[in-house]
Amino acid sequence: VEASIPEPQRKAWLAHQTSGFKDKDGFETEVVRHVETTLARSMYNCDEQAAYSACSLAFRDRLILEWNRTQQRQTFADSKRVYYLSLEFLMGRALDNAMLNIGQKDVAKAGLAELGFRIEDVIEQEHDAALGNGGLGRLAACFLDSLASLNYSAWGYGLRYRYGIFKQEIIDGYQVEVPDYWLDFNPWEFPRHDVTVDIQFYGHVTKRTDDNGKTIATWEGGEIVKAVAYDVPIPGYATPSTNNLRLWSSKAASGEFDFQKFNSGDYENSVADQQRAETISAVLYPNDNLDRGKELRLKQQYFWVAASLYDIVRRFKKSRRAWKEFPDQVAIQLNDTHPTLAVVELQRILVDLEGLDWEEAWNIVTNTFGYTNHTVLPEALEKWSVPLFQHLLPRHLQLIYDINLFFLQSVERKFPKDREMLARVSIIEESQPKMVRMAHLAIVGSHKVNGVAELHSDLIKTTIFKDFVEVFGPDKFTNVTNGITPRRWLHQANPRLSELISSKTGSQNFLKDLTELAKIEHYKDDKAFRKEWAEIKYANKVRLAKHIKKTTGVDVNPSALFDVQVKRIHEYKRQQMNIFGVIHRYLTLKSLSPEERKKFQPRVSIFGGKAAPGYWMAKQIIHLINAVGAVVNNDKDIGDLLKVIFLEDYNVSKAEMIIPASDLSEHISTAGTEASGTSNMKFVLNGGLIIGTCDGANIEITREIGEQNIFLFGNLAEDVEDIRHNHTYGSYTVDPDLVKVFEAIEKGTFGEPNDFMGMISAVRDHGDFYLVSDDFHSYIETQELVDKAYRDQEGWITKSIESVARMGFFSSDRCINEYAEGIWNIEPLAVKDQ
Ligand code: GLS
Repeated sequence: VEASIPEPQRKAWLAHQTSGFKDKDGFETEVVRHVETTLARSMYNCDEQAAYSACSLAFRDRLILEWNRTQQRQTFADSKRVYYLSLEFLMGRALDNAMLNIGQKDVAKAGLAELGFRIEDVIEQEHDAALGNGGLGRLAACFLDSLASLNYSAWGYGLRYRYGIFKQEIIDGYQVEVPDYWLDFNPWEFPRHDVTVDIQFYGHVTKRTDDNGKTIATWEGGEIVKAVAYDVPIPGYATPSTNNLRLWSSKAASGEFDFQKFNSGDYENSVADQQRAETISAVLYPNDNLDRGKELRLKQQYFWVAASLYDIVRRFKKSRRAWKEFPDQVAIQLNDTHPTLAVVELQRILVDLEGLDWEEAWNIVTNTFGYTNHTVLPEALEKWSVPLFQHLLPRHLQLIYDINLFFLQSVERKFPKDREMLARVSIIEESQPKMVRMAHLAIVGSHKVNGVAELHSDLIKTTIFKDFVEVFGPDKFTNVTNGITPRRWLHQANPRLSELISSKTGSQNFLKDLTELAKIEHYKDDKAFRKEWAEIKYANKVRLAKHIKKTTGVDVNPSALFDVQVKRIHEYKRQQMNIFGVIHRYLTLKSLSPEERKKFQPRVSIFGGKAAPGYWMAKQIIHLINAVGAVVNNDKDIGDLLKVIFLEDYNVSKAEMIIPASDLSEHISTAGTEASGTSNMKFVLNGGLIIGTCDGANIEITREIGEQNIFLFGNLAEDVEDIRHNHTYGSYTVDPDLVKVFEAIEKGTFGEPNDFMGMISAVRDHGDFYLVSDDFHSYIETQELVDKAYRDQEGWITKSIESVARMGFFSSDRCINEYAEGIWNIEPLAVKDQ
C-alpha cells in the first residue's frame, strides 16, 4: 500500500504516525474534531460523557496507528507468536490506562482543563469492560498488559459477551443482579465485519476409505453460526508495541432473518435463528471456581476455540511453512480448561482437513499447547457429559476417544495390568452418564502444565494430577507464580505513591522493572519520606470514606484502621469467618464499660464482592454482613469504634479506589484452597498489610517481605485433610467464642435468625468443611496482634515501606517472562527491528 502513495503524502503520513499528541493544543484539536464530527455535537453541548467519548476516540486514533505498525512489524519479523486463549478478560477501564501507557496523561489533563473538564470526572464516565468473574479473568488482563509492555508478539482470544458480569445492587441487605449491557458506546473495539468464520455444530460423521486405505472422516450437516471478530488494541507501557485482543461475536450465518418465513407471515420465527445464534456470545457465565455443565457454555467454548484456531491456522498457512514448523511459530496457552477443545480442534484440522497422519499431527498439537491450572477445587474441574458431546460435537467426541485410546495404550505399556491407574487417568470417566474430563484432556494435549503459586503447583502434583506425574514424569509440571501489572495497580490506582516512589528511585523505571522498588528501603527512616508515605495512605482513605458516605450514607473515620476483604464471595474464601469475627468484636465491645472501650482500636470493616446468582450460601453471607452493619453502624455505644460496610458492585475500577485505601486486607482462605490470589499482591504493593492464611501466594509474599510484615494464622494445608477426617469420625466441638457469636445471631441480634441458619449449621452440624471453627481462635488472636501493631503507627509505617520495597517479584512482567522462557519458547521483539 505504501508504495502506491506519492512520496510527499507518504512523508506527511509517516510524520502523522508518531505516537502521541504533539502538545495539549494538538490533543484539544483532536478532541474538538471528534466532538463535532464523529459525535456530531457542538462544543457548546459537550457534557462529561461526550468529553469522555471524544477523548477516548482521540487516544484510540493514536493506538490504532501503533497497532497497525506493530502488526506489520510482527508479520515482517515472522517470529513465533503466543496466543492466550481465555474465556475471561477482566479489563476494567481503558482510557486512563491508554493515557498512562502512551505517557500523555499530563497532556490530556491540561487539554481537558482548558476545555472546562476535570480529567478525573471524564475518566469516571467509562463503563468497566467486565468480561470476567474475578482473579482468573483479571490475570488474563494483566498478562496482556505485560505482553505488550515487554514487546512480545502476542494475541489474546476471547468472547465478546454482550452482557459482562452482572451489576450488583444491594437492596434491603440482599444482592440483586442487574444485567450489565456495556456495549452502548464502546470506542475501544473495532468490528472486523470482513473477518468472519463459519462454525459448525451438531450434525453427523461419515467415514470412508480412500484409495490408499486411509479412513477419511467427514463432519456433515448440523447448523452453522457465524463468528465475527472485534479487535481491541492493547497498548504497552512506554513502548510503541500495541498488541491485539480479538473477541468473537456470534451472528446467524444466513443473513438477517429468514425471508421465507417472513413472507409467509411467520414474523416471529423469522428472527428466531438470528436470536438463537446471537445467544452464544450473549452472556458471561457468572460463576467463579464452579463448573455447571450447561450446553450453552460448551457451545460458547467450541465457538470461540474454533474461530480462534481457524484464524491462527490461516495466519500460519500464509507463511507457506511445513506443518511440522507450526510449534516453532505458534504457542497457545490454555487459560484453565475452558479452551481445551482447541487441542481436539487442532488435531481435527490437521488430520481431517489437512490430511496429516495421526502421529505427526499429535506431535504438532502437543508441542503447541500449554495448560495453566487455576484451582484444585473439585467443583470447578470441568466435565462434560458424553451424550451432550455426542450431540453437539460428534466428530470431536470420536477424536477424544482416539486420543484417549492412544494415551491409555502408552500408560498400559508403562504400568502393565494396573487397571485402576488406567481408570484414574482416563479422559473418559466411566460414570453414568460417562463424562469427558477436560483437565485430563488438557494435560495429555499439552507439553507443559503449570500451577499459579508454589504451594498450588506442589498440590496439583501430589493430589489431583498425581497419577499424571507418574505417567509423564515430573518435568511436564511446573510453577509460574502469578503477578500483577504495576502500571494499573500502582501507577494508575495510586498516582501519588507512584510519584513518591519515582522521586526516590530516580525515575519511573520501576514500572518496567519492579525489582527497582528495593531502592526505597534506603529511605525507610527518612522522616519526610515517612510523613509523605503516611499522608498518601490517609488521603486515599479520605477518598474511600467519601465514597462510602455517598453510596451507603455511613460516616466512617479515616483515622480508624481500614480492614478490607474484597473478592468473590465464596465459602472457601471465608468471608463468613470475617463477619463472625466482626460480631465477636462487637459483642466484646458491648460487654465493656465506656472507659474500657476507649482502649480499643477503632476499625472499619469493609467488604465487597459478588455472589454467583445461584450460590445460596454466598448470598446468605452478603445478607449477614449487611444485617450486622445495620445494627452496629447505628449502635450509639459503639460509635466510631466499629463500622461495617458492604460496598456494592465490586469491580476493577472500584478496586483501583479501594485497594490503595486499605491498612489491612484479608486473604483468609482455608489452607490449600486458594490457588494463588492476586489481590493480596495488589494490597501489599499499595502499602497495606495482610492478615492471611498459609495459602496460595501469601506464602511467597511472606518469603519476600519477611514474616514480621505479615499476620499469618490458622492451620496448614498439610493438616486440613486430617482435621476434616476428625470432624467426620472423631469428637468435634465448636470454638467457644464462635458459639457465643452463633448464640447472638440465634437470639435475633441481627434480625431474623432463620435467614442465617445455613451459615451456622454448615459449621456446627455439617462437618465445618472449611475449618472456620478450627481457625477461629487463631484468627481472633491475630486480629488482636494487628490492633496492637497498628497502635504503634511508626512501626506500622516501617512495615508498610519494607513490604512495598520487597514486592518486586510479583510483577506480571516477571511472570510473563517465565512463561516465555519455560513454556512458550519465545523472545521479545526488540522494538527497533519490529
Ligand atoms: C482462580 C483462583 O481461584 C485464584 O486463586 C487465582 O489467583 C486465579 C488466577 O490464577 O485463578 N481460579 C479460578 O477459577 N478463579 C480464580 O480467580
